[in-house]
Amino acid sequence: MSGDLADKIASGGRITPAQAIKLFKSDDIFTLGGLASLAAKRKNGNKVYYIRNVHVNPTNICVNRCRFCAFSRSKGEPGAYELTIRQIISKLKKLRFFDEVHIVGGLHPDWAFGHYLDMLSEIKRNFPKTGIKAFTAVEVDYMRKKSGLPLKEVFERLKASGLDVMPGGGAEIFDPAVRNALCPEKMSGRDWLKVMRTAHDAGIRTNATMLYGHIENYRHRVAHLERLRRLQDETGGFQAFIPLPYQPQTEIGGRASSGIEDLKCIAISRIFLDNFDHVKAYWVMLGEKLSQVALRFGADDLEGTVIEEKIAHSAGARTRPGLAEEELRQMIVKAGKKPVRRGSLYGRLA
Ligand code: V47
Ligand code: SF4
Repeated sequence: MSGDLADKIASGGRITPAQAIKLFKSDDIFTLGGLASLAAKRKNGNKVYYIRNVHVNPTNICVNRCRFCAFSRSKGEPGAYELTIRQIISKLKKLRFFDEVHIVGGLHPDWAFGHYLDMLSEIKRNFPKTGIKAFTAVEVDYMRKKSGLPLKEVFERLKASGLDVMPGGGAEIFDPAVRNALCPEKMSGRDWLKVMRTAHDAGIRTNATMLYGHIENYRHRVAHLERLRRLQDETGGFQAFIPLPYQPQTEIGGRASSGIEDLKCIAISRIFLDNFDHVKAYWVMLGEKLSQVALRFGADDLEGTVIEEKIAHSAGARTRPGLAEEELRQMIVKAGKKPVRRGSLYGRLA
């Protein structure tokens, strides 16, 4: 890495897309990790966040059938399932000690907008102190289509029913050609960004993701990051960025990304997205050990206890379905960082 570029990053300067591509091409992983750590320290000091949360996937029935998704099924296909709201509530009642419910699922052909609203309000009624992080931009856009309501109103109703924050899924890769090869039925990248902009305007904070390690190249990754950085400059509504390493037991197959590639993705996104407060190392997809190392490469968040994960595990992720709070804390402490139990909006919980 050139001294000029390293100096620019070390002093907190904003790097260009061309410089980010250079970083991806560089094998100077230690310098990269050091610079990303500096960037993380500027944002969050020595703190690493985690949350006591539960992942709930209400249905795997999905009209999109993205080619990289081994979780989804068509209606009537073996393995297809849908949980009733009652089943979700009774599942949650069996699990104690969570501060957030994370809800993401397929686009069910028969569910009306009201069903999603009832799901939120029933969860809020039963667990009033629990944060609800629910529905990707893809699901929200599907609700807009089904309801015929303007997006703004869709968000107002979701919020009134208990939605606190939105997860960052469905972003995949914005580049139209790559996106079309991966998930031809899915909303465009441009529309994904539009939904997020409307969420931010409605006062709903969201995350953003990038699915990498399939057929994309460095240029596609950096263009994706650039569009996120631009929107964040305008709205400031993103909380965390989460690079998602592609899990390859799917229709399109291929290989899992290498550990070095995973660390580069964490570090370069930390450096490039200078207007995002948090970069998450999602241990479910990265693996527990590499996620811990990622805490020295710019990540400041480990997502959470999760408890039961289906999307990554359907596509071959070998991690456990969930981690105990104490395990997360130990991962953080042994990486030389300070664990902070957070709420859905990054407030510190005792
Ligand atoms: O949108 C699907 C991805 C996402 C595969 O915001 C795959 O806090 C890898 O977005 N390999 C859902 N990824 C998960 C997600 C998420 C997870 C944890 C925290 C947050 C957050 C968000 O999973 C989907 C899609 O991009 N996905 N299949 C696969 N084979
Ligand atoms: Fe459906 Fe989401 Fe899977 Fe695509 S990634 S098939 S939208 S559940």
